[in-house]
Amino acid sequence: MKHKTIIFGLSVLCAGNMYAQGEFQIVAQTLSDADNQPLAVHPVPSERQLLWNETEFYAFFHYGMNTFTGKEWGKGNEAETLYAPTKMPDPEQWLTACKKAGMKGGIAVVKHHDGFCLWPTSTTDHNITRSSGYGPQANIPQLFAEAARKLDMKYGFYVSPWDRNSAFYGKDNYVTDVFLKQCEELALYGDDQFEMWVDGANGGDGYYGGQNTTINIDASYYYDVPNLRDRVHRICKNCVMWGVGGEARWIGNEQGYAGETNWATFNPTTDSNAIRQTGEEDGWQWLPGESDAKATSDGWFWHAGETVLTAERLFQMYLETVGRNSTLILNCPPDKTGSLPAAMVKRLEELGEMMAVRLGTDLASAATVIASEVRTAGNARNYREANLIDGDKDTYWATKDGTHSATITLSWEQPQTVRYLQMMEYIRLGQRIQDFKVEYSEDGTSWQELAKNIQTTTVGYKRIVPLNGSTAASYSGSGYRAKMLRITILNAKACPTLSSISVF
Ligand code: FUL
Repeated sequence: MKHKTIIFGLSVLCAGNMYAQGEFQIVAQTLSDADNQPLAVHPVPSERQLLWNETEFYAFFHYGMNTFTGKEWGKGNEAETLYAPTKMPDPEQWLTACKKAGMKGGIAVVKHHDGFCLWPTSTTDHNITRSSGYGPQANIPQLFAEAARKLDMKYGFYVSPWDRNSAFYGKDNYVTDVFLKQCEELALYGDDQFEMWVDGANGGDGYYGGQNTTINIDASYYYDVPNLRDRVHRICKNCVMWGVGGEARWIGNEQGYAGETNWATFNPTTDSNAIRQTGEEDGWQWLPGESDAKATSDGWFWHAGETVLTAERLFQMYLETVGRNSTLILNCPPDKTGSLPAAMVKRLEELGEMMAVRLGTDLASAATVIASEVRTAGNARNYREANLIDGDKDTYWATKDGTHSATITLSWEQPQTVRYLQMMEYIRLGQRIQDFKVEYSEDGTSWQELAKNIQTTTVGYKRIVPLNGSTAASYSGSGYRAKMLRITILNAKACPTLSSISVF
């Protein structure tokens, strides 16, 4: 008798519409080889979105014409020769410094709104070949991609759709003959890119090739986004098209925080920065948040007088973004020499040391972990508590269907000093947890709830709870002496899953 295959995965039905995000994960069960996996709660991430999420914390490098003119938004009429690096630009130095801070990749701005391209593009003369100093020798996307591969960092590019230099901007041929071609040229610098930043900014009067006018477009159709995505994905399969590209959302602010409650699900037509911070529990699209923030005091570009924020402040941003189911793209701008200033390098090193001290030693791996319930194993998969601390992102703990609340208790032979709890959902099956609480016990008998002042609601890809309830002073005080730590999942959209628990 032939065994019947049951395919679960309603989202395949939506795969043909304009918001299709690539292949959806389908949980397939066969009667002969049942893994007993929980059914997915849709929407679920595409493979490229899953990979993108794993990059977690990465750098933004705003560098270009504005570095030399002192502006933040150039008009596009700047002479190419003004771009004049005083030394050979050194992306390897940028990425090395960021790697020390715990970052896993970086996005280089290679064309900002002024339209000046940091590579020898065929689409416009307004590019480095006509620049001065070390400019003409430094093909930034090429150097950046090479450095990233050498350092085993993920990489991608910011390419501004808004182009105040182009006389074609606002017309159809700007999109077909300039913008889409530029994105394709950049894609060809490496098929291993993880993200392309397609900024939505558009406004202000400008040069626009001499017209000196204001040109407003409707980004929802002008940039031919489905075509843009396809053309980049044909070359770079795993490149998430950010922002206008429709595969990851702006978190709604540039201060380095996401909502304590933060869903990766969203309704793409929602136009509210407050809701961008929290996502939407009933959102129909998987559109995870990315938080862009500056590591410096003033501009996105490095200007005279720029100072670097403290490591403590940057760590707080990390907790409030990566620790709240968002990624963090932290801007570390090179100066006119084409390298990161010494103050920036030093601060990134301090941040890396701080991360290692605070989040470097996982106490959960030495704990005994017991859950109130464990889902029945299938042939090739089990859902045991051990999966929570095995360091394998592809294994997970789950309960039976119909269960929406559960406890997981970690215990140690001797009380441990604990300050942070980190959890990760197995998001391949969708984001499910809606409400949880954390308690600790010093003697193994009496319990006290922690972090009561913060919303312990969503988990998602990653959630880090500062147990004293403060992201600003998460490491102050003596921590908590815990013989036991108990997580109670109070509610979930469907049976909860967790792929990892860490305690620091
Ligand atoms: C914005 C731009 O207008 C800023 O100049 C900067 O590049 C920021 C990251 O995105 O939309």
